[in-house]
Amino acid sequence: MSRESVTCLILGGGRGTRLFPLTASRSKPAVPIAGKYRLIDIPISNCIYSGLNRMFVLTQFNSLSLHRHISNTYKFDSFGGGFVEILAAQQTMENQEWYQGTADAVRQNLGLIEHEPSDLILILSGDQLYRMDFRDMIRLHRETKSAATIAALPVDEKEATACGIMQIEHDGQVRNFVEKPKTRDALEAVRTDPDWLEQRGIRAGNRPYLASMGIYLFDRKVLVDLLSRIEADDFGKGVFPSAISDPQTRVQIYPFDGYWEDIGTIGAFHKANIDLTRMDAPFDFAADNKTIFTRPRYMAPSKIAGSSLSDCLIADGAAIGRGSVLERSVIGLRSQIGDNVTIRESYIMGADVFEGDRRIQENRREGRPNIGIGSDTIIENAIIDKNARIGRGVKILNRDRVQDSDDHGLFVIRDGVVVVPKFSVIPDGTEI
Ligand code: ADQ
Ligand code: ADP
Repeated sequence: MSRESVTCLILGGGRGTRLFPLTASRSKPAVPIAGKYRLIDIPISNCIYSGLNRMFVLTQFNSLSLHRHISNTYKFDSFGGGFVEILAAQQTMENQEWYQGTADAVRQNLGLIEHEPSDLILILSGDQLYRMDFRDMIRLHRETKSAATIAALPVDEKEATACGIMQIEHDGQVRNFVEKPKTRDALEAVRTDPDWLEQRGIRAGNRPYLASMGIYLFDRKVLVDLLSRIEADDFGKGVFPSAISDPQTRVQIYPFDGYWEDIGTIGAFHKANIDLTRMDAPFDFAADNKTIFTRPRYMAPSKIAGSSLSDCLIADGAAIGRGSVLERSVIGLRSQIGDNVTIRESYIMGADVFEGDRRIQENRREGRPNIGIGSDTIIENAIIDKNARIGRGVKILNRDRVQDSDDHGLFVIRDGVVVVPKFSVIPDGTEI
């Protein structure tokens, strides 16, 4: 398969931005994950390991951190023709509107897609944690002479209500596509015979529904034609249901049964990060020597004075004081953590800069906490975004078990997780 034969479009998030406030000042693909990566590193690494190197990232706005990350990380040699380019909604000449949905995001770039040298277009989500060799999917797509192929994962009833569910013919051709079926009847109508899955080596168990993973492979010409004809703004809600009603358009599934998580909400994002701290984590950033790529940095090793750490990921450039207890937590780049701090089930994203002695003296004079986590602080079930200044003796515990709340100024609560936005200052002794 020649490299030019596939162009990848990575969908970098809509306006509804479920990861707010992590996306308040950066676009979704730039959200830091696992202490040292960005969300965008996952799909880009999957593409590179699949031998694909023509990539566009479709995003609402081209934030400084996304641009910096991509331009400093993904450099291809000048002979291979590879690139990662950002296509921001507000920057297109024809249309000043934001992308209205997944299909609209692609449609707004149709002029560019029409002139791509590739015969196939691979559309990926920017907020999923998984590994996939897309070459297998491409092979199946070609073998079955399909117009479009959708990666499909067996899921249980609860997950099924949050996904596009497909019903298939015996040969894997999609007969019916229902976006997020909510009622019992709707679910019943799209069940897949477990034998079909078992015959393909997939243990269906209590997962009788085939969910679209939001990973689509299209013949380029079919995609251009569909998006010109069908007005829908989303693939799941409009384009697929309409496409499959045309017998000329063969839509196929590509069955997949590995680890795959949609991490597009604060709750799922927090859980995925905490799950990564386990030795037997279901996703390994270095599995099979296929390490997930990210920006190379020249940073000193982390220093730990004398603390107890269990099930933690510690990124470079961190410093942790004495007597602290860190459990099931991710400690990001350049995190500065004081003495007698307790951190449980939390993601501390770290900092963009080290504050030098002069800054630290200035902080003291002005009564401002340093960037990082002050001594004697307790943090549980939280996400502390970059460059936050958490004072001494702070308690972030969400004792009242609030699920969702916005009216606090210093922080928000989403899915029961306290999120302290980038650059926030939480004064000494604050209790949350
Ligand atoms: P959702 O995840 O609900 O369902 P959606 O919100 O449309 O779908 O997002 C899909 C991907 O596209 C995400 O990565 C999102 O960030 C990105 N995206 C959304 N709107 C965008 C926009 N306007 N511009 C750029 N990017 C945008 C979808 C499918 C389901 C399927 C699940 C699997 O609709 O059928 O089961 O994905 O997660
Ligand atoms: P990361 O190191 O987590 O990838 P960034 O890409 O945001 O973070 O920043 C990397 C580097 O860019 C930092 O080491 C810092 O030197 C510099 N930097 C970060 N934020 C700013 C800023 N607002 N202005 C100037 N330089 C910055």
